[in-house]
Amino acid sequence: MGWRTSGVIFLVFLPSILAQNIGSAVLLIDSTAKFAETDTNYICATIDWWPKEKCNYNQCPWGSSSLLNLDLSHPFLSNAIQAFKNLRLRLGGSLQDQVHYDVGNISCTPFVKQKDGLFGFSKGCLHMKRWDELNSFFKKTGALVTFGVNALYGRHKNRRGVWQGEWDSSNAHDFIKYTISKGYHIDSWEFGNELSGKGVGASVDAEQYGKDVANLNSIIIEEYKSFHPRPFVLAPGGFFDKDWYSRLLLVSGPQVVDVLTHHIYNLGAGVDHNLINKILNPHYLSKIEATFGNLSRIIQTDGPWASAWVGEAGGAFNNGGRHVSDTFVNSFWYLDQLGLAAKFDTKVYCRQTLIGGNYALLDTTTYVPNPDYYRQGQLLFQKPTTYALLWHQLMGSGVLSIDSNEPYLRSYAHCSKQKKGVTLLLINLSNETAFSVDVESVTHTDLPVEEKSKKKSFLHNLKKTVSWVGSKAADEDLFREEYHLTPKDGDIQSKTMLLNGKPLKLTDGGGIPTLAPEFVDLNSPVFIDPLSIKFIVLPNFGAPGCR
Ligand SMILES: *[C@@H]1O[C@H](CO)[C@@H](O)[C@H](O)[C@H]1NC(C)=O
Ligand SMILES: *[C@@H]1O[C@H](CO)[C@@H](O)[C@H](O)[C@H]1NC(C)=O
Ligand SMILES: *[C@@H]1O[C@H](CO)[C@@H](O)[C@H](O)[C@H]1NC(C)=O
Ligand SMILES: CC(=O)N[C@H]1CO[C@H](CO)[C@@H](O)[C@@H]1O
Repeated sequence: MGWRTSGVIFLVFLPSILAQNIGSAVLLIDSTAKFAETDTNYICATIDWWPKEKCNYNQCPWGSSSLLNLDLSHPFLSNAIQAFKNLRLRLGGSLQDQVHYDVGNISCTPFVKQKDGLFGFSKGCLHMKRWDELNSFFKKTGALVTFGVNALYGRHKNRRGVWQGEWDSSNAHDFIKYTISKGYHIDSWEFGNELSGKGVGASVDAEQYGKDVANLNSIIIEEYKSFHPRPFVLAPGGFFDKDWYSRLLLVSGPQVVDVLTHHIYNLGAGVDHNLINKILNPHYLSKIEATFGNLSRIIQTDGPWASAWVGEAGGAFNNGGRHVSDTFVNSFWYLDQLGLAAKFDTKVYCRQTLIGGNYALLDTTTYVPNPDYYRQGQLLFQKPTTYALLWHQLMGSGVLSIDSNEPYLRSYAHCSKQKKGVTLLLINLSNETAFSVDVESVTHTDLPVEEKSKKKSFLHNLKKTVSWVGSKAADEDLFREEYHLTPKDGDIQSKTMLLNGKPLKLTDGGGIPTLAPEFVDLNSPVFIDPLSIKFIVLPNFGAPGCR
């Protein structure tokens, strides 16, 4: 049975969108080969160092969410991490380059506000007692930890904010030795935070940085010599700058930097009144592709041994936007970022933050999940033993190329995770048009070579496409799974999100709720309402590239 036949059922199944415009969109998925691939644990969130005195725009949204004072015994916190089987956590942020580790003979005093300090703070201290507590928490919750090392230690600042001199590795080295001696598992060590290019608060020349990261790499090789595999070395955890990043790879040399990490705050300042307009503008959202594209080109030419991670992305900088970054509307940005980054072969995407600031996945005061949390996290009810993520569970690591004729309908396709077929993520940015979506599978050979790059002409090739609906479907494959996400009362700035029409909230025991799909007749047309998001699992979508 093909699409045309099912078009007959169109009017019968028309949902509650009659009052709106209905556009028709065509999605062409090239299922011949994977276009890119993510790590199995693609989803990552950050925990920062900011003390509660970190304020911007007369708001102080950090509370006790720092690595140094976060309440690790809060049940919502462990539940939220455990619900992602192996959530990646990246520990770092602006103050990381001022943290001393209280091991060995060094001065170690807590962060205090200091006018002439970097980012307005003095140097700070991580006591090993706290490090012990953090590690027992990570072990209990199954987190995969990336730790951001202080890369300014031993340097001095010149008048123009450039930090000079060699990195003094002694304190980090002692800290790594301590960590290994305690048996703490660190997935990866990252060198520095936002010191690349012109830097944010401070910068370091790429030449010097390259030598220093090579030094860190030697320490990792030496200390982890009996470990297989040993932790990855990540750098520089800053904003992408073509020449600086390229220089870093060339100076540090082959197999030193395993992962190039970069940060994304493409929405501008948290106080910007235009945040929502930017988030809902597909042309604005796409601008960041230039960064992803340039980064992958640099890896190809200057460091083919390395891969790319987004090490920190909060959308809007300086704590995120209040009533934006913590509400439904932010997910148009967030899910689009997850989709886009994956297409550019990004292996891991770290969201700023798990907790802390306006952009937190969990409310900083109550630890209750904000809407963005659920978009990626879920407990799959069919498999009670598998705690998983919506993205992590549904979207496999294989990324397929997908083309849409409708700019306001953003679409991403991945091989389904742990089952056959393909899973789509559809994001409707239009505030007035619902889309009826025709999903077609094409193969490389369907399109003449010269037409592959010409999007405009792709509709003409529709006749050559193959239908995705299998003719001999097994009974259990007669349905597709749909997860439709909408805001409560149609208010895109609501903190409550509906899944298939029902509000998502913690269970009475503080557990993450079951996120159940709606099973929809495979032959009924795909719809998506304005300003809403859908994950769709298509069991029968023939995708040779996914095998
Ligand atoms: C510790 O450091 C101080 C000052 O840096 C030094 O005077 C002292 O001798 C050191 N102690 C040890 C045991 O190394
Ligand atoms: C990407 O590279 C092009 C070509 O070198 C350059 O013009 C552009 O500014 C770069 N963009 C970014 C965001 O790096
Ligand atoms: C949709 O957005 C446009 C531009 O922001 C606005 O003019 C229009 O009134 C909105 N339509 C609806 C139905 O909200
Ligand atoms: C085709 C379509 O629906 N276009 C609309 C998408 O949404 C934006 C604003 O949300 C409108 O300006 C477009 O006209």
